[in-house]
Amino acid sequence: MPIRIARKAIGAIILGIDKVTSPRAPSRSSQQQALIDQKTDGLKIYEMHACPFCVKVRREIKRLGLNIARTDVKKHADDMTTLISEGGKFQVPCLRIENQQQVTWLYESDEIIKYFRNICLEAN
Ligand SMILES: N[C@@H](CCC(=O)N[C@@H](CS)C(=O)NCC(=O)O)C(=O)O
Repeated sequence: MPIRIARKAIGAIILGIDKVTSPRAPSRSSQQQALIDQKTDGLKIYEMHACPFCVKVRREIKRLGLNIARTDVKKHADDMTTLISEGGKFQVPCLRIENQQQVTWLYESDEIIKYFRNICLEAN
């Protein structure tokens, strides 16, 4: 299947570029990091390793120095099922946000990145 092979090749190239240009985490006080960790505690990214939109989100997570739980839905069929049944569709990346027992699912890499940036702004 040529499309499958092309996708795999593009994925490998993106992962390679990501590896050599990986962003650096910011340096912050342990107190500030603890505050941010508290704010990101109920978050989990549903992703696939070689998905370019997931790479974009992972890079931002690293650039912002966030500790976010992640699951690769290709490797974890149960998480794939949860994503589809609770989130509403199969699309990655998707951010599961659990806040005081309320769960919401945020699709779209740009929206997820905005959400992360706001957390950091609020913690400053
Ligand atoms: N606009 C979305 C695009 C996300 C997207 O297309 N993800 C692909 C994987 S790279 C996907 O989940 N496709 C669903 C499918 O293959 O059915 C974003 O920026 O997050």
